Amino acid sequence: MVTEQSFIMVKPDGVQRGLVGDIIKRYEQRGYTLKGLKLMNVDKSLAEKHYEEHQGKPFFPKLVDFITSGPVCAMVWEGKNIVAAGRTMIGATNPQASAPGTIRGDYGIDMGRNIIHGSDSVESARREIGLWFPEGLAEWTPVAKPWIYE
Ligand code: YYY
Ligand code: MG
Repeated sequence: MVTEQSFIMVKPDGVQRGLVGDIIKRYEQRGYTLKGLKLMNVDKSLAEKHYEEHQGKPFFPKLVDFITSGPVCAMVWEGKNIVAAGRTMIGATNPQASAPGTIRGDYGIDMGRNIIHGSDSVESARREIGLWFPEGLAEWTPVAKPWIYE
């Protein structure tokens, strides 16, 4: 089995609106493994590095202001196909285009308040995990694994 890891972050709007528990519950109950978790304030330099692919775009300054406006809940989740499946659970970038049942489709309206970030490829996940969790991740083997994977 190819096990992937994804960087998933509840943005300041999701933290302020009390959605952290629901979001963790969705990934946990689906069967993914929590490998890292912290609530933290984000400085400008980390926000700019995280979103470096968007530097120069019109929404970039607003995005950096938003991500640094309050604590975020940074997480690493692990499991089979977590990068793509994690994005499917999140929904489209614009919450108004996100299907009901997705996180953005259930809780969001505006693009600049879309609640959650999820890595868009295995390569970005590797980069983002290194950036947000330089201290490393927890090592453990969940006992439920044989009841999740065949
Ligand atoms: O990966 P994802 O978060 O779905 O979207 P990205 O295209 O990477 O954009 C990052 C972030 O920037 C997005 O979650 C909201 C914001 N944003 C925006 O405010 N306006 C846009 N036109 C595009 C993106
Ligand atoms: Mg993105």
